[in-house]
Amino acid sequence: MLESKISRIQRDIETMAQYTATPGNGMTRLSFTEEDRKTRAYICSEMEKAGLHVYTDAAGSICGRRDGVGEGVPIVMIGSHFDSVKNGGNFDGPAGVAAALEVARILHENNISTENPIEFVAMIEEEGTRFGAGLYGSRAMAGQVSNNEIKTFRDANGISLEKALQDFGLDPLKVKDAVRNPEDLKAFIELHIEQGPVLESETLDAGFVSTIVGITRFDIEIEGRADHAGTTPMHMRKDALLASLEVAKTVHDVAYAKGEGTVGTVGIMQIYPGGANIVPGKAFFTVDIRSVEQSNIEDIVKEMKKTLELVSARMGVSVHMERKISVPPIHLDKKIRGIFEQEANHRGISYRTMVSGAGHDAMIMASLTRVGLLFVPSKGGRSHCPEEWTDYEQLKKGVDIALGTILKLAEANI
Ligand code: HGY
Ligand code: MN
Ligand code: MN
Repeated sequence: MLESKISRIQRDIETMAQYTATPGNGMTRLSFTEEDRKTRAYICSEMEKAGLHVYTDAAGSICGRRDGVGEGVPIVMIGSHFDSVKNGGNFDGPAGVAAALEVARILHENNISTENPIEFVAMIEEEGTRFGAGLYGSRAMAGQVSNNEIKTFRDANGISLEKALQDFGLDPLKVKDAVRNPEDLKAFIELHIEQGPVLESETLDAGFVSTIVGITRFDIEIEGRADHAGTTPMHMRKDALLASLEVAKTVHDVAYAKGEGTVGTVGIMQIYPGGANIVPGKAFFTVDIRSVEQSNIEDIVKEMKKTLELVSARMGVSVHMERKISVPPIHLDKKIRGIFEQEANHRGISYRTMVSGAGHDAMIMASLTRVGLLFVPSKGGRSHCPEEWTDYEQLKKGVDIALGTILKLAEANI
């Protein structure tokens, strides 16, 4: 029975872990930066060594193609992302990229031929850390990246996605060429770290995802009035921070009351001009709402908008909100999950079915083809922090399941 080599998986993770903008303080690898470029070079060279035809798609994701023997048959795809959050960990995304690289190596060195061609992909801007939306590489494949996003979404330095693409040597006008035809795809599978405590707490090796939560994300700006903190009476203030905190409290309270794994988070809060003796004149913050029930998300958005209207009227502040992304809950392919289970049983790997509270490129690829998402355990359930860790023995088990699943999916009669 074919299986992955732990030393190569570890080398992949440790090599990619070097390319961070915050060495010693976790992984910060933003899209279309020097850290991206160095990681890209490593991934491409490993893909070439595995005998793949390597290309960068029009949106900037890396694709390595391995031809099959069948004529005009659809592609089986495996991959994940290689960008990161700020000060994150070394496994969120790269675990799935390493899985793809290792599967490619094994097929190559064992000279395995498959009916279907296989594409090994490393997607970019999944986190949205630089441009705010996220799931960009997969959304480009699904034709869900608009010209407006390319032109108007900007990073913290005001650089537009359009400019960043140009500076990186990509043509923003060509991003639409990254679109895939659903007929050309047979399946997409992604290995990812769980980023939560379930598998570790139940001492299980793997999780096979049934549903990925829906995600709706906003950027909100509240404009009040900067004033002297000492001489401006409380009833005369247009305190942008105070207004923002009321909105954040609504998001928290309504999400909390919903239960069912529903969550609401204000992850970024910036106030301007930002002085101990200045009433905040302006506040910028993000709102991230998730649930397995779309109606829960919609209820939270409705209550949030009500609070925004109330504070605007009561405090005389102005509000600007921009929805960055909205993806409904996605139920993944039962047949692929069944193949995961067969492979796990065959290899004596313990597993369970579970929901994903994190978003993944898999949720977008589900609009194009059948999708499977498999998790490996996260130590202490931690992720999006430097402490993020998965034991290599556990990661190897996930890669072995992915290997067996790819071989099955790339057979003619599946
Ligand atoms: O935000 C998420 O759930 C993922 O890490 N992009
Ligand atoms: Mn992440
Ligand atoms: Mn991820």
